Amino acid sequence: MTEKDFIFRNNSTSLGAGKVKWKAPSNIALVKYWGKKAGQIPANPSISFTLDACSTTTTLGFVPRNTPSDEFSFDLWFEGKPMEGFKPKIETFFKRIEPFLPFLKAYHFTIETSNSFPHSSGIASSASGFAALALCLMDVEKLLNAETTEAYLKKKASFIARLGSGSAARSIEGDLVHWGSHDGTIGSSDLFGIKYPYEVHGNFKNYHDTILLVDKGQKQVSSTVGHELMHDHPFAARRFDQAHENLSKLKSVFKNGNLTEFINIVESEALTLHAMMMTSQRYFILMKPDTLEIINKIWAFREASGTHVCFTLDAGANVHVLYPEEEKEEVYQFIQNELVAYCENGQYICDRIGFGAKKM
Ligand code: 2P0
Repeated sequence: MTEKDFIFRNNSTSLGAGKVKWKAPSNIALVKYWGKKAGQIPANPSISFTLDACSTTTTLGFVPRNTPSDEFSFDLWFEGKPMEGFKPKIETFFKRIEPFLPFLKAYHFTIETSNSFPHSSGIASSASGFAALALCLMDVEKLLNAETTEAYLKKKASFIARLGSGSAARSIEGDLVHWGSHDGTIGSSDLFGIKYPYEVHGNFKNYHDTILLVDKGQKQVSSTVGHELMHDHPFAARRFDQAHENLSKLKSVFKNGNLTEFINIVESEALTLHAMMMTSQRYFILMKPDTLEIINKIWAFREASGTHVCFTLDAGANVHVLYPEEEKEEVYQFIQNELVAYCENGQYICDRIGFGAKKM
């Protein structure tokens, strides 16, 4: 599919005022997206576990406007309060998506959004946030064009969400989502995320992700800046190739259920992401001392217990502790006993693999 396939054409139906509501999950990348080209095209493909508990719920109200206008018209509410600060981001998003949703200026929108996870927890809400808004907008498209299928709605929602935030393309479906062209993955595209199309071993069903909130402060470097640092990065070309290789290796791992190999790829991806930031100009260390303490504790416990607990990281200090359903009691006990002490105010979130966005 090309961009042209996502241009909305049938605008014959007129629509009165209404409201739609969607809940979209967050996701955690196993192979990381870090670096992009113009038009929100990823420099390398990525794959993620869709999460379950961490989500954004958005209600989109729409009212037809009486007079045509060159401006977008919308109000934004975050957790029950007006959110002026976030409006420029939405304005930019609307500009980017208008070629594909040409009805945007014909309505006044009221966007009401809330997150399931605590505000400023260091968990990025851009993935679930843009995914929920994209799904609401696609629901409006569906009301305007009754021929819109469920499959097209989801695919275009991922395409639209990507234009808000790259990782949001992976927050529509579950439970494993691949985004970005990759020779070994049939149907993969830079334009939207797809449900992972191959066999997945039972070991990966109901995988757990306990998110340890090590540093809830403002991010030191925004993702947008982080992605830019991959331009002219001395190791960029090799890193992008490595992501392709890791996705090919993961394909075998997902099939045969080899957790040792899974851990090897996932932890290496996390550390490579951080290594990229440590070796860029400017350079950043996004881990905190407690991030390293946790990683060392995980390694020691894994060695001693023979379990398959491992970690991954986002572009920040929080640690995602990943473990299979079969080992949940033992690993959860370990987290309680040894890791929670490193969390800011003892805060952590118990999440697990989820099955994608839901219409409310
Ligand atoms: C990922 N991250 O694959 C990587 C790993 C963070 C670390 O995608 O500029 O918010 O909005 O496209 O998607 C975070 O970056 O960046 C991200 P934009 P995004 O999940």
